[in-house]
Amino acid sequence: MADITVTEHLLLHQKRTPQATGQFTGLLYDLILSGKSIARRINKAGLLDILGGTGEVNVQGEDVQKMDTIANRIMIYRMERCGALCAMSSEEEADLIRVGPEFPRGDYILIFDPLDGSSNIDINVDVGTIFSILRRPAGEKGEVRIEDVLQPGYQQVGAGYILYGPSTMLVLSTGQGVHGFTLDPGVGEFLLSHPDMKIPEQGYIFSVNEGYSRYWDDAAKEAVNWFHTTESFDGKPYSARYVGALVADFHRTLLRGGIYMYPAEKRKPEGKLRLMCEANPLAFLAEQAGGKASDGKTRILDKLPNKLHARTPLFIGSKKDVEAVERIYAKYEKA
Ligand code: AHM
Ligand code: MG
Repeated sequence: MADITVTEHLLLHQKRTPQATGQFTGLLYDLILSGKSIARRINKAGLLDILGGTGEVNVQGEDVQKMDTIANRIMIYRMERCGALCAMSSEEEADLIRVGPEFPRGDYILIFDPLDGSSNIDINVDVGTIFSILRRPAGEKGEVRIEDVLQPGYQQVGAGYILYGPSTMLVLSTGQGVHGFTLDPGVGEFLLSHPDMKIPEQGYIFSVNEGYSRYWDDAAKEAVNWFHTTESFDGKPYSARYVGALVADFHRTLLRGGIYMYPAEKRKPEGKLRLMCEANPLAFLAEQAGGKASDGKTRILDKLPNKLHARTPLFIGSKKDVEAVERIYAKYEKA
């Protein structure tokens, strides 16, 4: 197979209209560049004294890892200058970041988790950058309002992640399927390695932090128990896997099928994961790959965020596996 770079792939697949300004392609180009810069830092993290925490706590109340801060700064610096954005929201920043008048501005809004699973950095295990791209509502001009950003996930125009694993991979959808690209460090380019990715209809792996089962309600307990007690499509029991980095657990789910679950807890009634920067982009990819994403009752992409850092329970992966969970939640709804 001839090597197809991500830029070539985008140029071939972007719908071309006379109104197209190239903003979107430019946005993706700078996102990819940010990802490459972060990957470079991560590769050398053990040598650069950037492991460990900063001693600060972020807006989510979690310890800020040094590499989190570096990834966040790289993303903001590069993306602010890309010319395609009017605003950004980062998991690490409490407020909306409006692109100032000193920079060229565009019509897009970028929501991102600069380094998902960052507690894995110190143990040299996979982490990633997750991103969601929205378009500013038509006709809106001037200062971006928070209401312009709080859009349901089905309005995303693009979403993806860059996984910093044994190799660095970009997984991307602009609404025409999901495509995976692997970074060739020798040439510094992402090359198409996984065209048109599809999640198997049913998997054989479930992924959840069972250490917290005491905090779950009965529906969540029964849903997880379903995977303990039901045979997978091959007549064997489901296997358990949990990296503890959503982006890595999702990547496995996309390739192998199965389900990733982060249910609501009594101590976290909205769940832990962020709707806009984690659940929505991965739900967009899951659906584009033929899978499903739900909070147990509602399709993730239909949820209207009530604030930038809104959280949601998440069940994501193979269609049949997510539907099994939804059937259990529906039973408890009726009761
Ligand atoms: P983070 O964005 O601060 O890294 O938090 C989100 C992470 C997910 O990547 C992961 O799936 C989950 O938190 C793990 O949480 P827990 O340790 O509660 O199982
Ligand atoms: Mg995260």
